Amino acid sequence: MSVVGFDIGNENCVIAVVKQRGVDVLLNDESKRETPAVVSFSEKQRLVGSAGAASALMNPKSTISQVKRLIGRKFSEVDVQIDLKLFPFETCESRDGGILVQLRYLGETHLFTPVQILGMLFSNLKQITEKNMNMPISDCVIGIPCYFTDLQRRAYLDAAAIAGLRPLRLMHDCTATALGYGIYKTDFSNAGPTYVVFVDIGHCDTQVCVASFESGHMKILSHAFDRSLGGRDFDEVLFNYFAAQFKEKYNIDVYTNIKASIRLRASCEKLKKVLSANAEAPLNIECLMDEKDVKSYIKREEFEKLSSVLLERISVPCQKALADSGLALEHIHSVELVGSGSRIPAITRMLASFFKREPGRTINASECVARGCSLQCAMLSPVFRVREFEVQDSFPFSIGFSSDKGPICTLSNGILFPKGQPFPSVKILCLHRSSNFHMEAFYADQNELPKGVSPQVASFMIGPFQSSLGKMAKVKVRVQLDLHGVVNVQSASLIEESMDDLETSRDAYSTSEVNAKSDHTHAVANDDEIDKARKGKDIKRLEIPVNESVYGGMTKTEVAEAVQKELQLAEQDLKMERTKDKKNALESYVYEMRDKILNAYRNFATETEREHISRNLQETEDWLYEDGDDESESVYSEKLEDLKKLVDPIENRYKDDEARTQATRDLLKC
Ligand code: ATP
Ligand code: K
Ligand code: MG
Repeated sequence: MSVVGFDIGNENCVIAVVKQRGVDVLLNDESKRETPAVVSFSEKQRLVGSAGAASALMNPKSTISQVKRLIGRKFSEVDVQIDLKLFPFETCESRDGGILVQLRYLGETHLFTPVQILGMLFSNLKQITEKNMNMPISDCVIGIPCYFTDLQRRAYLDAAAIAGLRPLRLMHDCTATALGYGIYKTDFSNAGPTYVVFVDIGHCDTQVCVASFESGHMKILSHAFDRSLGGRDFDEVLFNYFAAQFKEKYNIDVYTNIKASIRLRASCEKLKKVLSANAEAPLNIECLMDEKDVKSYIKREEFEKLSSVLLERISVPCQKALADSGLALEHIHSVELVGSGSRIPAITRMLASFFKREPGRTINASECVARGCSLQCAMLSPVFRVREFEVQDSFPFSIGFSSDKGPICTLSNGILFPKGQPFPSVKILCLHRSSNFHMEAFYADQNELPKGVSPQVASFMIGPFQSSLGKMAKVKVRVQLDLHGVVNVQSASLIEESMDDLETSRDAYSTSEVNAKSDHTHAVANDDEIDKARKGKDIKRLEIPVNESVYGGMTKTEVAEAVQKELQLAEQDLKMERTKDKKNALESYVYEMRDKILNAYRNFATETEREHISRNLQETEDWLYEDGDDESESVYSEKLEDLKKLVDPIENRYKDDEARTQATRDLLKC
């Protein structure tokens, strides 16, 4: 069995696998360590990953990138609308307010949800992994941004299910990075914890976390983020700069032309990378628009001036993470900078001045998340042994619970899981109710959330149940913030004890908390046993049904349908691959036989036969380049069979002769 870690980025995906010797990053079909997070549909074919990226310019309106940005979001959110304006593909609003991507495929207009598109990326990564490992895989750990909402986390689980993957954990990106950093490090001081800040700047976002390391143990103290600040924003600065310049210099408006925008954006991204290593960089694009070639350049200094607002903004999440960790700058042992977006030299300078020390670059900036995830997968997998290392993550949002009777207060401010809560975590609520009731989970502090996120998380119907003893029954509800950071009600049960017990417990809430010590969540104490021991009485316990409903997201039926749809699409992909193979086979046969008929087979065919075959080979070749360029699998196979019927008799004569000669040789040898 393989233990796999996936990092799905807005730009790049990385796959890491733990092997006996250590962690390996897998190569895709193009022998690359990073796979573009792109799905592209041409009229006939779906192309994912590297192939998808290659077809982006040819099919701009049906090529989807940065789909991670759209997962679990509402079409009407202001931030979403800003993103959608940047994307060349068409979208519309779904009936439940979500996003639908609209594209042409196989002569029809198709609608896909972002979750389905993400499922396609997962399928592709799964395929790459299976090809590399030579075995089927399903268990994995997947990196997610720490700012993902409950809905987004559930959406990731759905997308994984669509691809036939079973995530053992969704893991915060920075936590994965910290795990990879700490697990094999042996030089932590014995004098107390070592505090490290991790800053991850990706294509679209920035995440910061503060971690505390002691030997064999890692604890995340805080997470902070800017959901909309990454390499992409620096590309946009360059894009706007050159777009304005070209308007003046060449009188072209690239904003009005999809292909020109795509090409200029891609060139700006390249230019940005050149500027990371050089003091200035040229920009040349042939025939950008209106048949005009454009030529320009920019100095790094100028680029930094244009990006000064973005650079400033990077310090905001750094400040927050530090404040929430409760540490002062002088307690920080080191700052580690990861994510390829951070390769801009001005970012390093800005962070150095903020943290008053040079950020470290010891970690592999593009692979660390996938590597950490694969290590976590190994730790969670029953069949794999890794070094004992405890990982304690912290949850970035406060979560409250209310019921029909009002807030369920366990802390003074009505919060059940406060911001910074170590998780996975289980809380047991003892409620007194006479009949079925509702519970609501909600984000308790809007200020902690990314802009535009609704405070609603999920609602749970507990019951029906009937108490046999009195009017009020004691109901014990186990609420969980699970390994993925998803809130759910694990179970509810009716606790029946003697009458006098009920008298003493008025309508109040008592909670006990069980934190899973390591990542093996299931090691929670049996609370019934505790109750029994405490009271020395017999307690009857009856399971009560729990019905969960989430605001948005997919139903089980929808996920099942999406699984079927993905299987159909994969089947169609295979068919296209087979067609290509058949076409290639026909083409090679034509070339091979043309050569043989003139050389090896020459003496085994009459002149008429030779001429007839040559003519047929030539006709097939011409056909392949014209009418037969885009034909079905069976047509190519039939053509090949037809040619073989002509050539086979000659080939057989040749083979018979070969065999005879060999037999004579063997006879002579004896
Ligand atoms: P996210 O984390 O937002 O989901 P991601 O993980 O795909 O996205 P990364 O692969 O970490 O993102 O980073 C991609 C970004 O890094 C892109 O914006 C890319 O242009 C930028 N980048 C890559 N190399 C360099 C470089 N040498 N100099 C500057 N920027 C670079
Ligand atoms: K990545
Ligand atoms: Mg990333």
